[in-house]
Amino acid sequence: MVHWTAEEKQLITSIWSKVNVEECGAEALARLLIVYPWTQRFFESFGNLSSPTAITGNPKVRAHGKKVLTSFGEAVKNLENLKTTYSKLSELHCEKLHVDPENFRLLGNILIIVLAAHFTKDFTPSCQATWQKLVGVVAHALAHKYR
Ligand code: HNI
Repeated sequence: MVHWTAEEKQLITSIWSKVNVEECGAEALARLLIVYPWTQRFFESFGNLSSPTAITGNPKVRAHGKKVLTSFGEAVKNLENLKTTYSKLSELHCEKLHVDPENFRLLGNILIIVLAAHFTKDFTPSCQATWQKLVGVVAHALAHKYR
């Protein structure tokens, strides 16, 4: 089981309490689709993804980014219990959506870049290391039900 120190928990909640899930979620998903264009294939139903401008302004991308980051917030609330928290979502991404779990890692790394840009002063090396651990554990939990 993953252990979280009191300091790590504090570094996670102190950043998370300031995160605007709508803004940061939209930004993270848009950046994923721009920087790793092959991830666009999961979102063909979202309409125009033909350029960075189209992706950033696409309302479906924005709404879905918010949904994903809101769901990421469940991890922050359930640090001790991530596998159970994401068990249904893991099944969904595997069985229905067929999302390669490598993409969870890509999105996690992009999320760190977005947070570091928004919270430059607070994003100390130990904060960055803690968030790196968190996005890794979330990716692992989301991949847990893959067969
Ligand atoms: Ni993901 C749907 C959470 C990463 C592709 N995803 C969801 C939903 C949640 C969610 C919540 C909505 C489920 C429902 O409708 O019941 N996704 C998360 C989380 C992460 C994540 C917490 C990582 C932190 N998803 C990814 C990644 C991809 C991805 C990296 C692909 C690159 N997700 C999808 C797709 C859907 C989806 C595709 C369905 C979208 C739709 O509405 O058609």
